[in-house]
Order: sequence, then structure tokens, then C-alpha cells
Amino acid sequence: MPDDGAALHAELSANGYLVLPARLSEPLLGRARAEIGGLIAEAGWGTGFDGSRTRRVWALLSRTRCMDAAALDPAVLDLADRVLGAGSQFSLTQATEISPGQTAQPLHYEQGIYPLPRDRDLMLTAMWALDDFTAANGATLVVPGSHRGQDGKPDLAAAVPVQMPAGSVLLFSGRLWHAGGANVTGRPRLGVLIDYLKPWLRPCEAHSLSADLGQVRALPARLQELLGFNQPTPYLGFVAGQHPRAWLAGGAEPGGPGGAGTPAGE
Ligand SMILES: O=C(O)CCC(=O)C(=O)O
Repeated sequence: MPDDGAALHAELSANGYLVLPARLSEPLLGRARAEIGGLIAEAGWGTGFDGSRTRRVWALLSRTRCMDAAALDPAVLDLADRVLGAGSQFSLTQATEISPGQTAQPLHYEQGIYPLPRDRDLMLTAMWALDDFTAANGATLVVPGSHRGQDGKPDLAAAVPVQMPAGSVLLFSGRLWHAGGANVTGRPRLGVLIDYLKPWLRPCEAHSLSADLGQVRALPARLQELLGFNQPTPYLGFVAGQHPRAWLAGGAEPGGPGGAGTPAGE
């Protein structure tokens, strides 16, 4: 049955989050675990907010193609369009592996990185479970309904773990108070965070700098846009006076002058 986009949007608006279960096929899950597991193995431990028993792979969609289908999941993109308007971009694409011994992260809300009023959604986060997420292994903690309130940080006791089987995705508002949970098991918990952002705000990560341009040229147009190669409004996002797509098509290299011409129709 096709996803009912309006119903998902209503659920997100009411609760601040929702889960789409069993979204990734077994082969895709296996590939993602293997490729991202390899990258995680090379990553160092975090500090402070990032967690001293947590390893992260930043700029994930500049480093592997195994989450492309997830990032382009039609239900996720439809919800992003409904919440953020057309042409959203990635703010952050990151694998997070919470290891045994990690304590719960401080509660935070994703769009708190902007000095803006907390009166509307600027971000939508997709947290993809590559392992089963359980209350014991660090399932993401959310405070239901907290995207609406203007009060300060809720108490961690108000947060509930979002348990979901591997291959599921938790979607939540950029205003929802949440945190990575504590892992009291003997095994790590692997997830992938993909933050979608209004197209006219500066993203958390500079994807166009971390991306391999040769790879970007071969990507679907929507993925190029999500990585920031886009002009969401007519006078935003130029590269040396060109639409980034024209610049890419011209065989541009970082710092170079780019190719000539503008795509047809622009
Ligand atoms: O790993 C999680 O479940 C959530 C992590 C998170 O919210 C963060 O690192 O900002």
C-alpha cells in the first residue's frame, strides 16, 4: 500500500516524530552494515556531546553510496517537502555507533544550531536503524510532543526510547527534544542520521567541499541537490556565476573556473 503522505504529516505534526518500519531490504541493510561498519572501524571515539563511547562517520554521503536509496526514500522526501517546502538539502549525513558503556546524550533539538525563534520546522531528521534499536542498546530517546512547546529543555525522565527493528526509519521534527540513548548491552548499536534542511539555510556540514565531484556528477539530480548543488531560489547558490549543475556539467574542479553555459530552461 502506498504511504499516505498527509497522514504521516499529521502524525509528525501531532507527536513530533513517527516510525516507518522495515524500509530497507535485507541486501541493502547487509551492504550498509558492511560498508559503514568499515568506516566506523576507522573512526575515533567522540568527546563531550558526541559521546566518549560513540564513533561517528561525518559526511557519510560523501564517503559511501550505500545510503543513497534511503536518502531518496519517496515517503521521506514527500514528508520533507510537506514540512520544509520543495528543494530541501542535507544538513548532516552521519553514521553513529553507540558502543556499550555509552551513557545517554544530553537532550537537544536539531535546529538549535540556528539563532532563530523555535516557532516552525526548519529541519526534518531521518534516523535509520541499521541494527535493531532497543531501550537497552541506545535507541534514540524522544520527548513526545516537545516540538510544540516553547518551554526550556525537558527532563530526561520525560523521554521515551523509540524501539524499532533494523531497516526502519525514525522521522522527527527539527524542534523535537531528543538524544542518543545509553547502551547497557554488550553490543554496539549502529544508525544513520540524515538531516533535511530548508534550502536557504547554511547546513551543518559543507557537503559540496567534502564530496568527490566525479562521483557527484554521476548521481541522480535530486541527490546532487540534496548535497547542495542547487539553486533553490533564482539568486542563491551560484558557483562563479553559474548554476552548480552547469558548473558540474562543465567538468569543473574545486577552485577552477567551471564550465560554460546554463542548463536549458534557466
Ligand atoms: O544516535 C542517536 O540515537 C541520536 C543522536 C543524536 O541525536 C545526535 O548525535 O545529535
